[in-house]
Amino acid sequence: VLHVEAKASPRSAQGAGANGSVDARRSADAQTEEAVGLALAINLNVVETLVVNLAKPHPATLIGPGKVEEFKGLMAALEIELVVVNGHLSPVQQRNLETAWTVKVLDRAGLILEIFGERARTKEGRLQVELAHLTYQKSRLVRSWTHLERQRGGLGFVGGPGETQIEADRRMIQARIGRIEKRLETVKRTRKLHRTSRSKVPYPIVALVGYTNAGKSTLFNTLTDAEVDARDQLFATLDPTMRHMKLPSGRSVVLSDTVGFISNLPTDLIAAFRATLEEVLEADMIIHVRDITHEDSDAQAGDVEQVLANLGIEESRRQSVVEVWNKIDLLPEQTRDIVEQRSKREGGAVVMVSAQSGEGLDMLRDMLDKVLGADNVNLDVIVDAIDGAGLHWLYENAEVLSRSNLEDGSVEMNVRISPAKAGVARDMFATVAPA
Ligand SMILES: Nc1nc2c(ncn2[C@@H]2O[C@H](COP(=O)(O)OP(=O)(O)O)[C@@H](O)[C@H]2O)c(=O)[nH]1
Ligand SMILES: [Mg+2]
Repeated sequence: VLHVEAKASPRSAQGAGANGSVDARRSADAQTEEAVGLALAINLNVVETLVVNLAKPHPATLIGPGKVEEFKGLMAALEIELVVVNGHLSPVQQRNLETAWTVKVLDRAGLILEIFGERARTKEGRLQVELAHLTYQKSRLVRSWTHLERQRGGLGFVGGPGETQIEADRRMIQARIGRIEKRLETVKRTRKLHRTSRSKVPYPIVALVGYTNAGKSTLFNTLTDAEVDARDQLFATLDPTMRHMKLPSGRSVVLSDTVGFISNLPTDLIAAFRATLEEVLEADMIIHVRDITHEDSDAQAGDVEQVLANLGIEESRRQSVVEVWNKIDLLPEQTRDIVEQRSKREGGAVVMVSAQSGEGLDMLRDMLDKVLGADNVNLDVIVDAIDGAGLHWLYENAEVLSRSNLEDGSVEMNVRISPAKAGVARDMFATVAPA
């Protein structure tokens, strides 16, 4: 991972973060760490990180011939296969670096597109990512075209062979963009129908959201590591970012790890990013993981809340968002006391943890139990022998605590269910009054 600290670059102030110019203020370390986190998100094995301070970008290689030469030996010695340049590369720069180092080179937007591509689950998500990919390609064609034009510089020479080819490529990409946009419209219109797919998972879904490097995946692993059972296998084959977890009450939930927010997300990628967060809409509960030691922690939290609101997480469901203030192991004792005071002022929905050391995780588990089951009720119902649909409904909408077959072939079930759904259940089934 090669972070380019381009102080003079006009691009450093670009981006979609709420902070506008965060990039300029954020330390090179923080940015490098984020880039490494992104690389890890698609399971790259990061063997080296480099920071290059750049007074001005070099047109041919961005970092200049000296640096290219300097890193050449390193690339060979470490048998590096892929270099992630945390910055923006023109196609020409990308190609020149690939040739000089005989490696594959991805720039920041390219890496993010890879991540989204791997994570997009819904049809809409996949289309959004494809669209972003095409837009990215198209913008690169435009750039390389203006680049060629500049080379030809005012010779009044129109329609060289390169230009014709690029124009043709652009038209082709534009046509594909048009087709995908149409399909997206259709998918969005029928979105409600697709939603039902989540019912394949018979437990409440708890989604982890937050910025890259906040510790979502670490938390995901520590919370679910303790128990590897048959159910994990099932989910593992479905989707490695969903795993079963049991809460202290015995309630089963499915924890879902998400892509995470990325600071200064290139504008073209915002729609694709949102589409990867679609699954959050289906979650019964959201854990907002914050790196409480991060210098931009509050601004990041603001961004997350804003996006959740824009995604249409209704006000009524906002109470099922729990904030996890992570990495408390890194706080000096005094700071920790101050942070703890703050967390108390936030009210009930904040838990301080260290996903790494495990501190605070018991409190988090208890909190999940409390929020998820706060007002659930127990219900004893009789399901007719022939009522397969009814049985199915119960497994989807309630937690089945016990089940026994009665003599006439019907089934008696004790379930835990939300008050709203208990009303529906009472209409659907015969109920047994509590003894
Ligand atoms: N000190 C400390 N580091 C943590 C903690 N949780 C995560 N990390 C580190 O923070 C980095 C990002 O964690 P990761 O789980 O990949 O974050 P994600 O991008 O939100 O999934 C990794 O280097 C983790 O080892 C924590 O509680 N304490
Ligand atoms: Mg992660």
